Parts: sequence; structure tokens; C-alpha cells
Amino acid sequence: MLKLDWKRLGITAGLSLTLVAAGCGSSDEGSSDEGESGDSGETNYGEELGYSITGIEAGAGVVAGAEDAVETYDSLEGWEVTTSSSGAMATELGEAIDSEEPIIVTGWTPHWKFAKYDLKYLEDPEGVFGDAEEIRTMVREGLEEDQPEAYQILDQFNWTAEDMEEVMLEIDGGAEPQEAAQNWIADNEEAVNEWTDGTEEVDGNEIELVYVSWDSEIASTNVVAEVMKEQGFDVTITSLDNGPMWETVATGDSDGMVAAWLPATHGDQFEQHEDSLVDLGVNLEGAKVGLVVPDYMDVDSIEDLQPDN
Ligand code: PBE
Repeated sequence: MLKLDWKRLGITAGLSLTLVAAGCGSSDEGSSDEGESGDSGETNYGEELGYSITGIEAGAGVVAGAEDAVETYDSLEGWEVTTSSSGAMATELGEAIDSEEPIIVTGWTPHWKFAKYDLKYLEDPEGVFGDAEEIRTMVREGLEEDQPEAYQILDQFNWTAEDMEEVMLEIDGGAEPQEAAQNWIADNEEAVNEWTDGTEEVDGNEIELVYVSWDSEIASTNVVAEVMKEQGFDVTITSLDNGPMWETVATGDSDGMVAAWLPATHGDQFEQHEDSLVDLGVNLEGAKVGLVVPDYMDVDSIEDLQPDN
């Protein structure tokens, strides 16, 4: 308990003078609260959170996963998943952390939030969120024939979670996505040369890439778009919801996307459309989704949360 309180004070003191004053108050309160709950058992986060998980866009796979978790785990009986946007989730997470309050969000890796805050995934013994995920590239049928150079670059695009995080962090730090993408490209000529290897420059061929405004996909889509622009393409990137993103590639209304999280996260969308699009394979390995909480929360598994009885 004591150790926790010192950590609290330390973190709060680092923020600002105003917050130190506020923080001392809440820390004092916190210590007596926690002392009691610590003696009699674990903190009832269910009650403290109003049995609510902070979600993102309604169409996201991780939101469907969280809803599935609510159905699957007895510990989540009576909980709900609120939906808003990835940006709103990040804001709420930051605010909770600033005041050391509990919060449970639908989270994913790669994401800048893990570099900025101390966070952990709640264990998922039922495997609702799947295991390791990979991000794959999907293009429309016929792209290989119509635009072989574009097809080849999209086919050759692949990078690491660390690469993606670098771009995400720069955007979180205030850079425009396009600028962050250009900076990453300038610093990673070798990787980029592999993506364009064996292709000729083109003269203004139009390409439309679709994505969802998730921080990870803002980063990847902008990087690929900037690389293609350097090769002479006239690239449009269009932000859609998850369902329409998959649909436009499957119907050929857009040319492709680098945002397919599989096997679990977008498993339903893939199953629905796999016969009408072309899977160009993995562009990033080691992705993950799940329920994410600040490290200071005294809970490690979804199973250990409290139902609303
Ligand atoms: N995400 C980021 C997406 C995939 C990429 C985890 C928010 C989703 O849940 O659908």
C-alpha cells in the first residue's frame, strides 16, 4: 500500500503544481480506500467503473471481441462496452491515468499508448481475443492486371511493429500523418527500396487506398501512400468504417488496404469477402488486441473482474 502511495505522489508531482495539490488530496483518500479493500479483498473495479468498458468505433473487431467477452465471462455479467472513436478512447485513457483512476479500454498493439503509459493486457484465459494477430494486405481483383506496379508495391510492403510505432508516436507528438510518413521513409530508405524493388515509376496512375482512422492504420496507410506517390502514383486515401473498408475492396470500388487484422479481429469480414478479394499476405507480424488497463490497477485477468449482481 505504502509503496503504491509513494508512486502515486511521485507521478502526480511530475505533472504540475496544480495537479500536485489535487493529487495529494486524492492520494490520501485513495490510501484509506485501498487500505480497507486491500484488507477485505480486491478492489471492486466493476462497481468503480459502472460495469463499463471504454470501446472505440462500433465496427472495430476489438469492440466485437469485447462484446463477445461480456457474453463469455461470468465476471463480466452485466457489463457493457461503450463505443465512440479511437481518439476519444485515447483521451479517456489519458485522463484516467492523470488522476490514477481505473479504466478498461479495448486496446491493441502496435499502439503509441504502450510507449507513453505503463499498461497491461488483461489475461484472456478463454481466448476470446485470439492469440497473436498479423496485419495483412488485401487488394481488389484485377489490380494485378490493370496496375501491376501498384500491385507489386502493395505485395512487397512489410515492416515491423517497431517501425509502425515510430510513425504513430510522431503523429501522437503532433506531426501531420503525411509528414510523419515522409520522415519515416527518409530514415528507412533500405526498407522502402525493397517495397519498390523491381517496379518501374509510373506517370500519375490513380490508386485509392482505404483505411479506418485507427492510429495504427493512419500510420501504415500514409506510409504506403507516400511511397507510391514517390513512384509517380496519384494516391487517394479514404477513411471509412471497418465494414465498408472491406466491402469497397471486395466490390472493386477501391484498390486495396493494408489494414486487415487476422485471424481473429477481422475474421468475420475476411470470411464474408475472401472469395472476392486478393490476399497479398502479411505486412506486419506480432499484433495483438484485448482489454487493456493501467499497470497500477490491481487486476491481471478478465476472470478476476466483478459481475454486476
Ligand atoms: N484495431 C486496430 C482494429 C484493427 C486495427 C485493433 C482497433 C479493430 O479492432 O478492428
